Formats: sequence, structure tokens, C-alpha cells
Amino acid sequence: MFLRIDHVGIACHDLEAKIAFFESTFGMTVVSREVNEEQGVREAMLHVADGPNGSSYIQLLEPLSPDSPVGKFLAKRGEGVHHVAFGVPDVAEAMGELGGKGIRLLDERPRHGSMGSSIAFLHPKDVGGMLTELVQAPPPRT
Ligand code: CMX
Ligand code: CO
Repeated sequence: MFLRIDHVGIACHDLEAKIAFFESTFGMTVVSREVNEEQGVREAMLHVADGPNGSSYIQLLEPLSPDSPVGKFLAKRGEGVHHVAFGVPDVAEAMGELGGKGIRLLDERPRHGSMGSSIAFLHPKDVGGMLTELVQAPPPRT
């Protein structure tokens, strides 16, 4: 069902400080910075590696407000791993398949994700405590 681990999302208080840490410690490079109002985050994608089924990233997330999903997570648990995102060929199809298995979908339809992707979230309580994101890469530019 999954092509790769697309990214691991890390919740943090200070995006710029965390970017500097990942760059200087691991030699990673920021490939995208975005504000996603719908998800309530300011975020950066840092490239980890390329594989036969696409690339993988670390996604650093700073909340836009305390009552956003990441803001609430930080208040409750502090900084750390927030979610794991798997690459899928077709996010709507994966949602249908997983919804049919009784996994709660947090999105009724795919939403806008990083770098032009389409995303959807699965409830952490139905995935062993792991907030899970499905990611469909954008079609290649011609
Ligand atoms: N990982 C694991 N468990 C989590 C979690 C997370 N990231 N966030 C919340 N939970 C758990 C809580 O600990 C809580 O468990 P208990 O009931 O045992 O205390 C339970 O889920 C409910 O959490 P809550 O604090 O009451 O928060 P909400 O139910 O209001 O929201 C969730 C939780 C997952 C539904 C919400 O965060 C959500 O819809 N997330 C998807 C969107 C998102 O996170 N976007 C930001 C990332 C954007 C991107 O990747 O591009
Ligand atoms: Co993500």
C-alpha cells in the first residue's frame, strides 16, 4: 500500500532554531518553507534521501496558534515526533481502503500538503498511538 516513508513531522516552538540545528547537526538542506493556514502551521521540509519510489524528508512544524493541532500537541507533550507520513500512489483510494477497514479518517477529502502534495490524516488512536498522514506527490511538471 505504501511507497515509502515520505516524512516524519516534528513539532517545535522555534522553527528557525530547529532548522539551524538539523542543518548543522545532520547536514540536511531545507527544500521548502510554507505557511499552511488550513493546518495551522509554519513548516519546513528538510531533504533526507532519494529512493526508487521518491524522496524522504523531515518536516519541522511550528504552530500558528496555541489552539491548532500542533499547538495543542506542544502544550500537552512538548517538542518531538508529531506524525509519520507514508507516500501512497492515490490518496483518495488509500482513504477509501483504510476507512473500509474501520480506521477513522480525520479528513473527509484530501487536503493541500507540502510542496503541492495531497494529504489526509488517520486518527492516532486507531494506529497504535501514531498520528498517520497519507501523502500523494503532485504530478510531475511537464
Ligand atoms: N500523535 C499521537 N497521539 C496524539 C497526537 C499525535 N500527534 N495528537 C493527539 N493525540 C492523542 C492525544 O494524546 C489524545 O489522547 P488521550 O485522549 O489519551 O489524551 C487524543 O489523541 C486526542 O487528542 P487531543 O489533544 O484531544 O486533540 P484533538 O482530538 O483535538 O486532536 C487530532 C487530535 C489528531 C485529531 C488532531 O491533532 C488532528 O486532526 N491532526 C491532523 C492535522 C494535523 O496534525 N496537522 C498538522 C500537520 C500538517 C502537515 O503535516 O502538513
Ligand atoms: Co506532515
